[in-house]
This record gives sequence, structure tokens and C-alpha cells, in this order.
Amino acid sequence: MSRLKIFSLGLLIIGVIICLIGLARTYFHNDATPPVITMEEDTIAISVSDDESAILQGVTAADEKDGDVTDRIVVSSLTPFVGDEQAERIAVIAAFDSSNNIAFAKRSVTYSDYQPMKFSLSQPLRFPVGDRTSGAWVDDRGELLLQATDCLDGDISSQIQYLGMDAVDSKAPGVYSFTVHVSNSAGDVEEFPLSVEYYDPKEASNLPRVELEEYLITINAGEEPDLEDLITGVTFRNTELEIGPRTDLAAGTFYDEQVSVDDSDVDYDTPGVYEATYRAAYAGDKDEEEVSGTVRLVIIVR
Ligand SMILES: [Ca+2]
Repeated sequence: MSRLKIFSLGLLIIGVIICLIGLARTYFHNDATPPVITMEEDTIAISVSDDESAILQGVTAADEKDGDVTDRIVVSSLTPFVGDEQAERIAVIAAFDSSNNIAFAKRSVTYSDYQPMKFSLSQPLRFPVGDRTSGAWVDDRGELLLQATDCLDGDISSQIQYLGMDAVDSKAPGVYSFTVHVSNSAGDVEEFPLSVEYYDPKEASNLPRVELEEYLITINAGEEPDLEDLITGVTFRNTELEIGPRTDLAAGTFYDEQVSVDDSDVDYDTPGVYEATYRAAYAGDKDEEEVSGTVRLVIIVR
């Protein structure tokens, strides 16, 4: 035999041996059977503060070949909320054996302490014409005025979408409606109308303006908050004034009766988003024409 033939025969023999070893491994070690997942209950209630491992409480997995593979169970996916009634999601649970066979099981996950998103507004949405035209309005420090907090995701203010801003003409004085839209990682959506006011700074500079502790409150249907409690003072001619009774002749007082709240558009019994209007009116001593300024409070009724 030529040396080439011997070499080729050698290669062939080596190839056959490798094949035989492979076949033998497959024959003796092949595991094509996935583990079996067992759970005490196919539903579980967890807290919004729990991490995903809480979903696996009471779930075990056993494999024909590997034995107990409970430490090889993971949450493979978690759907957004399903159904309307409660905060329910479906988790897909996966268990692996050492040959990477996978078993799947579904588990219904509910949150025992889920809360709707919370909103706050640190300043009224009220700007001089031509100023802060963006929609995602910020204060002087660059903080978003409208803030949203979610029990699952934390601060989601930066994810708020301002819809319908095409209709807002920040160059022309007026009150314009737009829509706030925000969703969390579980697919829960909050969407409601708000309004923004652009005013003529020349006209507004001499108007009294009511200052509030906050400019958006959330209450439960049936509650009736004391809206006057939110008033912290009045700004008039660039001066912050206390509000007090007319008999209090101390300088720097804006009288009680000069401030009023109109909440006639608010239906405290029906969930929705409403606005109440605070008005501060001033008439000078010498038969001056009364001037008044308004500010709006957003009331979310849950
Ligand atoms: Ca197996």
C-alpha cells in the first residue's frame, strides 16, 4: 500500500472511532425528557415590592435523570395585566435539566397591594405666551412639573406623553386642552385630559394670583376635600400676601372674601378628572375697576 492509502485508511479509522464514541454517548447518556414542574397552587399573590423570585414560591421541578432540578427554575416571561377586574398577570415558568430540555408551566400572578399611579403637579400649568412651549413642562431647576409615580416602576414622570399638543397655541393667550398618557411595565394605562393656560404677561402682571400647596390632588369618590385648606396665600404686584379676615388690618393681608373657589364642574361622586378654579379679586380704594386672577386645581376622583 502506498503511504497515501495508509494515511487515508488511518483517517477513516479515526473517523469511525469518533462516530462510535458519539453514538455510544448518545445511547448511554441521551436525555430527551424535560423535567416535570409541580406547584402547590397555580395562582399566587405577591407584593408589588417583591422581585420575580416570589413568583416561584412553592414551585418545584423533578427530572427523570437529574433528580430534583428546583434550582433550575426561572420565570421565563410575565404578561401585562389580563382581564379588567384585578391586577392579574400570567407568568410562564421554565425548568431546565442538564441536557437543556425545557419544561414550561403557567402561573397566575396577582398583586395584593397594587395601587394606581399617583400624579402630582408642583406648579400650575400656566405660562406667559411664548414661554415653555414643549409639553413636558419643567420648572426653573429642570424638574418636570407633572410627576407620575408607579408602585411597580417608581418614578415614571419621564414616560408621560403629552398628546394633542398640536391644538395648543403657546403664542396666543388662552386655555388649551391636551391629554396625558402614561403606562407602566405591567401595561396599566392612565390617560386623562388636562389643560394649560398661556397668558399675556402684560395683562397678568397686575392680577392677584392664588398660591396653592399643590395643584393636583387625588381623592376617592364620595370624598369632598376642603379646597380652601390648600390655599397658602396670594401673590399680588409681585408680593406674597397672607390671607386673613378683613378685620385684620395688618399690612400685607389679602382678605378672605376676596378669594373664592369654584368647584361647580367637579362631580365628587363620579371617578374622573376635574378642575376647580380659584379666583382672587381686588378692587382698589378709589373706585378702581376690580381685577382678578385665576388658578386651576386638578382633582382626580378615583
Ligand atoms: Ca431530563
